[in-house]
Amino acid sequence: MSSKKAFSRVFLPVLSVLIVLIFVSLSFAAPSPFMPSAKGEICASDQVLVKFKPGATKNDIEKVHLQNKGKVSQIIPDINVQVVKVDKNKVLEKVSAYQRNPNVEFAEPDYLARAVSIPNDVYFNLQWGLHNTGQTGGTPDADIDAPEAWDITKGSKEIKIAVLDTGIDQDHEDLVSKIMSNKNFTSSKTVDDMFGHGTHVAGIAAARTNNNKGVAGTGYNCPLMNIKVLGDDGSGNYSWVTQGIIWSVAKRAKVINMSLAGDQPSKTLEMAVDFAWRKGAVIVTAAGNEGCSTPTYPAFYQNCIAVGATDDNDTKSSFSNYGDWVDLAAPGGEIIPELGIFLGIYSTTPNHESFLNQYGIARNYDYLIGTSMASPHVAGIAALVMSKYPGINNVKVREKVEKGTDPAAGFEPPVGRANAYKALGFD
Ligand SMILES: [Ca+2]
Ligand SMILES: [Ca+2]
Ligand SMILES: [Ca+2]
Repeated sequence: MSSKKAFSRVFLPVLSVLIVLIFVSLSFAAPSPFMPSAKGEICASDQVLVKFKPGATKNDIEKVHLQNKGKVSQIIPDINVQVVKVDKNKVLEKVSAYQRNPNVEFAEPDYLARAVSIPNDVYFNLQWGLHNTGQTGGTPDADIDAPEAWDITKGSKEIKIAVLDTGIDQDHEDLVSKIMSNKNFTSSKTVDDMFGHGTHVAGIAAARTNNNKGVAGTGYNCPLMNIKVLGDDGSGNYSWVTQGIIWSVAKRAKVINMSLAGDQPSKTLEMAVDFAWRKGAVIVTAAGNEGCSTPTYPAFYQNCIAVGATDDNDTKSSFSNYGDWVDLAAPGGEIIPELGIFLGIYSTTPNHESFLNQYGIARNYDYLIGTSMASPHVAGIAALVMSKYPGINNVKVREKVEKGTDPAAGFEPPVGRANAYKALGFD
């Protein structure tokens, strides 16, 4: 027994190089611009687009419109497509009717194009957990629907996400402007991330987004608080974690992410969690990577949202813990060495030398796998919900986050996979 009651390391620092190789050979399919609107409509309800054949006379055209009770509201110049008002909710019927007329070249619904917030971050195409187009060979849309959520809110600067971890890189190009405060409760002499885990978690929660650099963060504009509670070897005392929770609350963090887990229960830790909850914080925790149902702490506590991990097919990651204490799941990747499966979550890593480099994890950006990566997706979603509904209480936020899910396979009992768009109240 070590003198420290240490948290176990909850990352899987394995074969990142292989994972990178798997990814670079895959192409990225651009998303379709035609998506359902927030209300689920895909086209205007009383309007169709009609183009007549070059030989059609004015008389022919008037006759077709008369037959279909269509009123031309506009003719689009240069391409001569007519915008035609029709009876409400008869669009498909009218499209077919126009199409049957020999003078019509084509008729189609007036589809709705939505500004889906695909950010310009250069590695966004690697972030299948946010927007899965099948780029990893998985199931398209096995993701948290981040772009759809960002159409509704890009996050408020008032909603701070506290990252209780190994520190956050102090000068990373994709994080530095997001770090609102730094606090070190460990025995390390620096608040910087010398290990490499906290920087990765922070990027998933809220890397600077749409800045033409690096990755996108789930919480988009939401700021980060760097609260170092795990030391430079990736483990930390419960007392450090507890102080980190209490300090987060004092500094008005709205969301507390803890991608860490210990195997021992603790009254101190539970009291801190309960205190943070009473003060209105949403507390998001990794369920742990043992692939079993044995509780981990603080995830097991009532007032923590315990997050398991899924892969790019919305199936439980083999390593993910499960059980009636696990509340939902989020993308965390998969690793099955004997099958050659290494599916990671791409995010920020320290731009300086860190502990994880010895496991092949690169500087600046790389893949990591684990429920540690799942948890900050949910923390980012909770921050988006709080941004969209100012003043909402944590009970409601938790309800939206936990109910706004899609089905995931392989959890017993079943849990859903987080969906940012649904959590915001749209489905
Ligand atoms: Ca999606
Ligand atoms: Ca970025
Ligand atoms: Ca640095």
